[in-house]
Amino acid sequence: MGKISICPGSFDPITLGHLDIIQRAARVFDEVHVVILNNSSKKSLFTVDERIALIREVTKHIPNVKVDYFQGLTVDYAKSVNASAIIRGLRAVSDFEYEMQITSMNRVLDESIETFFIMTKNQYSFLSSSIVKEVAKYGGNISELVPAVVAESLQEKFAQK
Ligand code: COD
Repeated sequence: MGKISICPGSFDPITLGHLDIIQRAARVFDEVHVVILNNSSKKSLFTVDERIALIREVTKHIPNVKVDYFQGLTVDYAKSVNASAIIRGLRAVSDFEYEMQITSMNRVLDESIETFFIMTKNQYSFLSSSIVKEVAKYGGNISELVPAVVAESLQEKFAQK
């Protein structure tokens, strides 16, 4: 059986920073499951279905990427698809403490699943879904930050509000 990894996150919405991590993981693993999970400390702008549709659209050129939603623990999702690895992106030192906490918790929950970090590309080191939403909300240019289809969806979202 091939090596399977998961890229868990909120993806609200997917950015070029996320996409870069997914693409790089897909070069190393036979199969990559991008999975939307609930982050209880975040309130989402896009519905789960909208987020899934956007991720599918922007990853459709990567044949070994699958997109999913799971209500529960990251490690339980990983087990359900026989994944041996969790992939997370790292942007800055400020990410480290949070990532360390999640990684340690996940290791307590299931020792057999290893977490790997992929360092962001310099041009995406400041990029987050939150920053993109903030800029889009006030009509700023986000074309360098998200795929075109995501930029359109953000514009529609904020036009409705
Ligand atoms: N460059 C590189 N990587 C990036 C960039 C960027 N510009 N932007 C984001 N990333 C990375 C993040 O570091 C992360 O690895 C991934 O992309 C997803 O990011 P987000 O912000 O969409 O997702 P998070 O951090 O909100 O996801 C948190 C989870 C939903 C995974 C977490 O809350 C979780 O595991 N929830 C399920 C419940 C659970 O299992 N809890 C126990 C463990 S805490």
